[in-house]
Amino acid sequence: IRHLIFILGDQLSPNLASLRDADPAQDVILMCEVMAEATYVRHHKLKIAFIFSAMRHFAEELSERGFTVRYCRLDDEGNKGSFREELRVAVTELSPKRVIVTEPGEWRVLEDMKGWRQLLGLPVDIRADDRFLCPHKEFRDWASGRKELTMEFFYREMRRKTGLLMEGDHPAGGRWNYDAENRKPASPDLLRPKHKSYKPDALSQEVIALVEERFGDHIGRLERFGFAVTRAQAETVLESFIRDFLPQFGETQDAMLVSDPFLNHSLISFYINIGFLDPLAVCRAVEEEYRAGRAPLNAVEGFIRQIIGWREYVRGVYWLKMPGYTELNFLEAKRALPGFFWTGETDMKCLSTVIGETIDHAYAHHIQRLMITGNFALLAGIDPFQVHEWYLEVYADAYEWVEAPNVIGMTQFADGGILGSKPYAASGNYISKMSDYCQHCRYDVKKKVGEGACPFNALYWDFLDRNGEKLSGNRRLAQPYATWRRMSDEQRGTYRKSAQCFLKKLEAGEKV
Ligand code: FAD
Ligand code: DLZ
Ligand code: SF4
Repeated sequence: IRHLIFILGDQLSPNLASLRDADPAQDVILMCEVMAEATYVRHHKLKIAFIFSAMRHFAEELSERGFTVRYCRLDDEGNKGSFREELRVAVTELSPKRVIVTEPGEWRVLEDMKGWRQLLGLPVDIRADDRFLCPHKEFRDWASGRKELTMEFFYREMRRKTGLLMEGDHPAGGRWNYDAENRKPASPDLLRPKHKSYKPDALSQEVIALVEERFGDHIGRLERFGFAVTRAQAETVLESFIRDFLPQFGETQDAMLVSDPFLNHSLISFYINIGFLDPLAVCRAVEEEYRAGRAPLNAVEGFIRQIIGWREYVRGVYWLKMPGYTELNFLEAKRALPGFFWTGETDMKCLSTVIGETIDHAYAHHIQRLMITGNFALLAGIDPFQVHEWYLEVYADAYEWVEAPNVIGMTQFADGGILGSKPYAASGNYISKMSDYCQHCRYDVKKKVGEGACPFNALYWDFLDRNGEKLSGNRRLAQPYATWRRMSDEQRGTYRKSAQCFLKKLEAGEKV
């Protein structure tokens, strides 16, 4: 054969760089389910089942297009357990002239890949992944010489580059960013349409049984498996988002409700990240809704910014700063991740809700990840590497290139401000404003200290106090530090004591 084309689990795009010149008559495609990828962190059961099922469906599609696909199932006898070993066996058996791959999303896999030429004694072409809008060099050029890597400025470059929501040289509507209109709370709405989900077909059922058998002790439940597992299904998810949820996407973007895990979010990160949906095509379809007058600008702009702004930007930061980025710990936080992150068993209703939904769906929306679990870990001084591994394990859309900058940078401020100019720290007041969690909680969000007080309140001030040396010079924290300094010694003392008391219980593994 001519080429052996190796496709990874998050490269399920027919227009992938390594497939573009593929010839069914001369080339063979290799895909493999391997233990090393399923266990380098202990992924959520739903995440493994989703990826394996999507891979199997994609392999079927390629076969239908006439390709020869060598597909290694996890339970095949003699499965070698890792990318390099499966590849080595395939090369020995098929004797290709060349191996073709698309660069992987994670640094650790690229490092491995760089050794494949020597391992195999064959040329290995590693092609750039042009499913992203911003190539590595373009991001490096944009970043070089800048003191601060401000996302907003990067985003404007991407708007100009793609022409999305542009009127000539100007942003549609006259402003680049409509976030100020996107910070409203929400009320329960029984009439809100249901998000599209799919009953597992035969292939998915097989995979679900396999995952239960092999990964039974990983976090998560498989009962609610409802993912799209083909490109066509993912397209339908996108269409139903555009029709049913996009117009309200903006106004409820930051809202949280006990009885509504998905609100008006799109639930498409799984499919973009795995390759079923093309980010630019998604944005063009969403822009069209604005142009046709079917969705307001604040919703459309907010959505497009997440994809051509944040998504591209975090990938840029990841490749700029790796290796080493995941080990950063600017605030020197050392506490172990509390056990309730694995069970949801805590009296704090905000955390029990978000973690419970995470266990059920391998999903939480952005503001839950940022302001509930992320905020809590930040305030409680949890070791950021443990927080990073938790997020990488529990979300079905998590790959290190997108997860690590969001966790290490955005939520834990462990990169000292490469990604965000201040830590996203907030007390119970923010959570109470943006959600209905506090109405269902045993703790009192209005109570600042002592028995029954919302733990986020004392933790917030203790966090600022504890990290004063590193953070009090931050311009964007000037106001809270001024408030802290204006308090009496006694008041500050009670906050410290209350926080210490809570953290002691946490460390002792007592129910909090
Ligand atoms: P929507 O709210 O509908 O947003 C639309 C799309 O915008 C998403 O599908 C996603 O592609 C993109 N997007 C939005 N915010 C971000 C962001 N901050 N970074 C990158 N893309 C973004 N996203 C992941 O895809 N994988 C992760 O592992 C991941 N980990 C996160 C960890 C933390 C601590 C935080 C704060 C955010 C994380 N995000 C991650 C970003 C965001 O939370 C998810 O993309 C989003 O919740 C996915 O749900 P959705 O498709 O319904 O998103
Ligand atoms: C996440 C994941 C899992 C759980 N399993 C596999 C697998 O068995 N085979 C595979 O090709 N890819 C898998 N993946 C996705 C890879 O981890 C991902 O391609 C790399 O991390 C690079 O982003
Ligand atoms: Fe969370 Fe505090 Fe509100 Fe309870 S009172 S839900 S702990 S913010």
